[in-house]
Amino acid sequence: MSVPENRLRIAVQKNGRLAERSLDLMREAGLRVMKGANDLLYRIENHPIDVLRVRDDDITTFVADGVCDLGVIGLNVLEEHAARRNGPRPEVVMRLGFGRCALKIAAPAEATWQGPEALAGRRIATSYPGVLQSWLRERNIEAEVVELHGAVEVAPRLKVAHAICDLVSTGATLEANGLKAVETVLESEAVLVRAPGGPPEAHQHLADVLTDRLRGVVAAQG
Ligand code: PRT
Ligand code: ZN
Repeated sequence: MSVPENRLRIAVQKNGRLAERSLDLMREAGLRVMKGANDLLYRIENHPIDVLRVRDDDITTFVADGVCDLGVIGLNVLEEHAARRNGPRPEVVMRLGFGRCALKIAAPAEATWQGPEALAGRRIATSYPGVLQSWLRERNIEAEVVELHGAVEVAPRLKVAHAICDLVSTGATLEANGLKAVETVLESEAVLVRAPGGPPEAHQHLADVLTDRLRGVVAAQG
């Protein structure tokens, strides 16, 4: 697939929790989103803008490398990417007010929580090893981080780990698994990011106009 060089590119999540809200935001900013011939690329009819629809984990890479000028991503994904990869990172332009959640440490509900120091020498399961390791390092806690890519909340029951570090929104998943949140590692929501140092000259004006409109939409939503 070739992407014309003269069009501004925005990366959004293709499927998942942020996908629909990301497109709605574009529409509310006055962009006419047209489904393309393929699922990967949508075109904006009334502006020279393409919307690339990809896995959320890949959005940071596309924006960091300047393949896309802008992106919509959970702050949690951005921070994990930054913790794992050296080099330029996408810049946060603004918080978008949806996709709110928090990365939390959770432990078995029946145990009394003695504070973060109690994690020393313990195993913690997470899909966010980079963010968790920095949080532990800042507190001089040496714990074993076990990386899992799904069903993190069952790790304590399976004796894979003593505690977990996972995203929480309502708390229902923790409760259903006999866990309770004990520490907050990162508060997160969807953010608009841009390529390091901003978009290239040719895209600057359009990126600024769009950013101003998005700021208006987000402010109006309070
Ligand atoms: O396919 P792709 O890789 O693009 O998507 P994904 O499966 O990696 O991500 P997706 O769609 O699940 O989530 C996208 C983003 O939504 C996340 O990166 C967060 O920024 C944001 N978000 C907001 C959440 C939640 N709320 C959330 N509750 N992401 C995940 N969860 C999960 C959490 O991991 C846990 O399993 O929901 C469960 C907990 O929810 P509660 O309500 O029971 O607390
Ligand atoms: Zn993902």
